[in-house]
Amino acid sequence: MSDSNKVRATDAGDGIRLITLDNPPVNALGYALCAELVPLVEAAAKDATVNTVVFTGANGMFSGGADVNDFSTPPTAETKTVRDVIEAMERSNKTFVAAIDGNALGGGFELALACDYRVATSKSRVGLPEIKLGLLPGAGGTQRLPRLIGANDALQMMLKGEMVKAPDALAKKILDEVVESDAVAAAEKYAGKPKRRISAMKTELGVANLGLFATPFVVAQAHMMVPLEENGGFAAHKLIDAVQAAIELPFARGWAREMRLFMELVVSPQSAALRHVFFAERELSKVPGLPKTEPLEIKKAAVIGAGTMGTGIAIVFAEAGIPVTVIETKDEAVEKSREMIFGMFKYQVDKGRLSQEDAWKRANSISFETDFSELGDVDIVVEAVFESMPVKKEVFAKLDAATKPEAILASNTSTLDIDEIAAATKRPGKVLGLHFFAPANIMKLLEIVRGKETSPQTLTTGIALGKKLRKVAVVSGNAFGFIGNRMLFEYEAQAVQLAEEGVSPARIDKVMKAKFGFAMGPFAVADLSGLDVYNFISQSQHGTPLGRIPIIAKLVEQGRLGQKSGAGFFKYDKAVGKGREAIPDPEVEQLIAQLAKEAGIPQNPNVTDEEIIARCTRALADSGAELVRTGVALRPGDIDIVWIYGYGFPPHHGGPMHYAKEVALRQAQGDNTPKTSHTTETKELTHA
Ligand code: T1G
Repeated sequence: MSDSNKVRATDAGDGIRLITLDNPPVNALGYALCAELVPLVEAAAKDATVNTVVFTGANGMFSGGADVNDFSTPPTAETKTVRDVIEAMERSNKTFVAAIDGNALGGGFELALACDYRVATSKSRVGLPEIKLGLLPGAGGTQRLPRLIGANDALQMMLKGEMVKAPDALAKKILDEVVESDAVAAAEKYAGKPKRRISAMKTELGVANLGLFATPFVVAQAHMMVPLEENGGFAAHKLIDAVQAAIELPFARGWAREMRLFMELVVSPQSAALRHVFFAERELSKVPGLPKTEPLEIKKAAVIGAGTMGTGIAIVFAEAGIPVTVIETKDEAVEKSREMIFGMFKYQVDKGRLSQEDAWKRANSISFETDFSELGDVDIVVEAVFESMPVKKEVFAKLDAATKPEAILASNTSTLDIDEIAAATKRPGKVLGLHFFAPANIMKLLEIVRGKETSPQTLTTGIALGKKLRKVAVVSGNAFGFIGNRMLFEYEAQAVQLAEEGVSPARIDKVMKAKFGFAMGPFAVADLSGLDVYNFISQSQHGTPLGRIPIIAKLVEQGRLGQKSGAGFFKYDKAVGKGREAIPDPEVEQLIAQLAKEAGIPQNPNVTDEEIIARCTRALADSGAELVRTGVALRPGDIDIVWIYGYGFPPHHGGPMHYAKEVALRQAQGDNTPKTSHTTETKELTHA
């Protein structure tokens, strides 16, 4: 039968036509593949010797969905997409069966939903993750899944964009059968079975029947549950509209309505931003010029220091199945660390995320010792002691003597010079920074800091370890503050400048959080990190931007260290939000005003919200651009990932560098209305 480089059709006997998707790495259903697939489906439909078509995928995957790269080029009338494949299936009276072995996601899962039967191996997963790309399933998923499992469950699954394991999908009646192996053989047993089109079914609401008010109530509830359109909820609201069509309209009209809603989303800035994030994250491990080398195998690890960070890092290793020894001399620190470990694993068991046995195994893979002599067989050590160069150099000299020559020695320092630390050892090629973000066992971001002597194998091992630890690992050059904190200082400095011009910290935080979408405002972040930390850094590193913030030194002098001391830029009251809620403090505002007056800073309290956003985001973009220019960051996309995963930058804006580019583009197109929202005119769809 037909053979091409992306899909092939073979005859399996007994009237079965087997169509195999073979487009590595994820059998993406790109325009080119769909152009080959449509004629294959039509040929099978016309072939009187065929009664059943079985779809399957090569490369250990059914399909990762449509090719996300395609969305930057709008389809033409000739373009063939997954929708065209599915329409060809709908026109045929043959029986279609999906044989899933691996992931069936997005358009791949929608292809399976257009089949009459679905069989999968137990390791497979299905899902419609389009929402994570600022899209909605655009090949019938919003119309078929509600008909298959009810509107409510379908909407939840699509809003979360979650992957559902095969056994759970079977329980939800998404799959007809789960087998241990050979999905194709199992699928072939459905040959000749009667057609069972989901498009011919009716959508049940799937909630307690509220009678006449059911649909409007369910839909209204859903719209209230998701973020505002301008705060990253654009796709979610359109998805709800699509599911409403699945409830209220005949399939053909719902199918057309879905397409219109998809087309609104695919051209939206929010989707462009999220698709940028998708690819930027997959670029991280590609280090230009890094010679290909095998990473060192990490079978055993050690952490120096059982403080909050050290304990969190030990938990990360344990969760990745790597036994870890924690070196700590203070008994009370060991006790506190053990409590934190026990508490964390118990929480996972209580949440049903871990079995009691697994939790026990992992907690016990963390051991405590007081002496470096116990480190003779570890493959990597992560130092997490006090942020002081003399202390770190002493630790690294001891590690150099106590560990095997091939062991990698990493520092968790957040700002200190990796080259200076490496110079304290005879193995600078084995030294790098592994900067975890607090809390280390929760935050996904990891900065891998390469010193000038860090060897290719050491860096390659760091990148591989980041993946194994399930971190989003970004390679950084060895410069003050690396990537994230370097930019944070500029961002904070800009926020304080606005405060010195008479804009209250509370308003600045509100604009950057509620209007722009940050997880926290700049002043709340400073209070959380600790103003003493900022002050220590600004005093110890000459010429850092923090030197420009006298208010921080003043607040520290007054003992206002931030959340941990009950007062910083804001006040904190244990009775309010468990002492974590920022309460505006007129005393601080007066102090800022007084310092600004003494410095002769012109007041500009009526600056617009848009100007606040522009100045704060520009401070980030300018400092990010400098990091790329000087080679500290490899790519602007890397910086975007750092800020989304490490500092709560809103993903629907794509990160500081993507956002700045988008703003510049808009301004170049003469659109100077500073927009924080991305809603296009939501044209009322008069007809589907
Ligand atoms: N399109 C294009 N490239 C893709 C891709 C996709 N859908 N999925 C993966 N890649 C590339 C990825 O960039 C990387 O490239 C390589 O494959 C390996 O990816 C019409 C509109 C499938 C679970 O959102 O979740 O269908 O770096 O490192 O860890 O309604 O990839 O090697 O050059 O992630 O094994 C919906 C996205 C699309 C799924 C595999 N589908 N992909 O994970 O490999 S829109 C998705 C994933 C759509 C329809 C709608 C994961 C994976 P490179 P990887 P992995």
